[in-house]
Amino acid sequence: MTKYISIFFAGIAAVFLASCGQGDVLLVKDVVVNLSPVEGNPSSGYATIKGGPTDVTLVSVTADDVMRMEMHETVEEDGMAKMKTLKNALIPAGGTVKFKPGGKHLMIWGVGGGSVAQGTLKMIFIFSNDDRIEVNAVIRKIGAADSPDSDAKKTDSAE
Ligand SMILES: [Cu+2]
Repeated sequence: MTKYISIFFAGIAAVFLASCGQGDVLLVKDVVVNLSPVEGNPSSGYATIKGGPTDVTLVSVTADDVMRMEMHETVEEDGMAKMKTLKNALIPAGGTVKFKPGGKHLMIWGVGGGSVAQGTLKMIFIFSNDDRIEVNAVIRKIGAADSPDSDAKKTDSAE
């Protein structure tokens, strides 16, 4: 259900932007937050960004209901994978830039309990051409689906 809502909002953003350009439309889709299973550890965020009619730069991603969010990039240095803060990301005209595991990604600290409960986090992607694209990222609780052992230990009664 929440996935459909998220796609719906991304669709609206695309329609608004389409009215002032033609052909390629700058849009943000498939935005997910992999919620850290460890309290205090950052969660990670991923997205697919499609370039519009001209080159733009993604300058910031913000969300009201988080403590902090940063753009990062995982790069290889001397055979070691390291994370670096990413100041901005070029989104070439008509191109596709993916924020994905092992590459560009979002690091998110302190996702609000309300967003976690509803399963979506409202985010705004801000670009150098002043486009602000609002999306509802789907929050995924990693480990919840593939660790039946820890699920079995979970008790519903207050003990
Ligand atoms: Cu990172």
